[in-house]
Amino acid sequence: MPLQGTREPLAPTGFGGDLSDPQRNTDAIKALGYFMGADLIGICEADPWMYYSHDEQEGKPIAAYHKYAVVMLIDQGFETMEGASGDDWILGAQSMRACPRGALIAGLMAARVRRMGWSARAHSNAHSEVLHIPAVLMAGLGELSRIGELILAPFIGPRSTSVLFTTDLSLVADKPIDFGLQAMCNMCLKCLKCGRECPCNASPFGPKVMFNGYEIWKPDVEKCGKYRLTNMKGPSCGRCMKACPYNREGLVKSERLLWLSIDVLALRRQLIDQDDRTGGGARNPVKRWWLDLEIVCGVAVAPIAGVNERDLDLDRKDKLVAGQKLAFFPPALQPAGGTTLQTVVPLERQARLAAYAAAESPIAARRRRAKPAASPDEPGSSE
Ligand code: B12
Ligand code: SF4
Ligand code: SF4
Repeated sequence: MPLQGTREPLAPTGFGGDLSDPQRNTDAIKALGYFMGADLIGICEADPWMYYSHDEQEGKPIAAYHKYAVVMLIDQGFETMEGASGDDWILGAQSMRACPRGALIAGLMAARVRRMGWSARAHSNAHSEVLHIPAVLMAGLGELSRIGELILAPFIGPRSTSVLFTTDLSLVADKPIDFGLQAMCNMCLKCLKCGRECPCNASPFGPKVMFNGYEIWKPDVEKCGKYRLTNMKGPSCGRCMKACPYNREGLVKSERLLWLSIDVLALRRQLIDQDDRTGGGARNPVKRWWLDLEIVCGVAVAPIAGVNERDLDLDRKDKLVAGQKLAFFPPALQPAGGTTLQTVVPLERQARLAAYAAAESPIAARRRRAKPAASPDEPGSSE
């Protein structure tokens, strides 16, 4: 069966009217997305490097097929966030409520665009041929955070699930934004709360590093993945999201500080301090409305291993900053393209620890790129 994204556009149904004006198309698409319940929408060019190189089911190469990505963030909401520790049982419902909502919105919007005669394909959590992080970033929905592989949005913080659809319909791309987040997560302001509260020490305390040609606070995804998969006191983990000061419900004071922290650089430190002082990121028992239950042999029982009952660990940072060992997985150490979900790949942690330790700093990378390339005849040139 041909892929939705690669088949010929259907004949226009006549619903679309004139679709030659990219700005008008963009306004209409965004209006439709907001009407359907997306919380933030941006558009970027779906550059070929954003597509996965191979499909995970059959290992077949993927050739980039659409020019634009309509990128949406779905707020996971405070209803599950406030009373939770971030790695207790409600977490499953937290993201698994947002993922299908996003998939429905992107799926219906892509179907609508196809009915108007243009090729379009939704990329949700169930299946995606596009990497979401660079698309969310380039669509201007947020900044890369210290959490690492998470784009934090100014209005809904880290509390989001992303979804997108790619299309050939002519659109106008947005631009990446800077609302001061990187300064907040940066070493000089030392927020570090996501790292401090991570149960397995996977979120980086150190500076950004170069990874596959871009700069990022790279988390140890092996530690994070193992913790999430083997957590017996919850279905997974999202505690870094829960801990972040940008994830606070409408207390007038927090909201004001949040806005001020965007406008006034000097106030960012205050946002961090006030968040710890007021117990930001701890569980709010008043907001805990669910029962923690596990199904054992078809019967719902109190969870056998228990529940992660965590609050803030204010001293933990000092214990962890010095000795944090992280591994990372640059493409050279990732499985070769063509492997599938069924392929078993040994992890070789030592090589990955060494790769992180040897990572180039963004400053060194910038200096290296600024240097004029040595001519081939010059002594010391390598080629
Ligand atoms: C697999 C996966 C994970 C795995 C492993 C990731 C890995 N690197 O191997 C693990 C378990 C670690 C994980 C954890 C989490 N994840 Co995750 N994850 C994914 C998933 C499904 C696929 C990513 C992937 O293929 N990675 C494998 C390769 C490509 O990794 P990589 O080369 O190291 O590249 C990573 C980054 O460097 C970045 N990236 C790639 N290219 C480029 C280029 C540029 C320029 C930049 C800046 C970044 C960038 O994207 C990759 C993300 O893993 C995506 C959805 C998607 N389709 O993108 C969600 C996704 C990235 N995860 C997400 C989230 C929220 C989380 C968690 C908070 C858990 C949670 N409760 O949901 C944690 C955060 C951990 C952390 N500290 O960052 C969200 C982020 C949403 C957002 N607003 O940004 C996504 C988009 C899911 C979604 N639809 O909402 N995740
Ligand atoms: S999802 Fe949990 S384990 Fe992974 S980095 Fe965040 S806090 Fe740590
Ligand atoms: S917890 Fe602090 S350091 Fe981590 S992402 Fe949020 S603001 Fe940045």
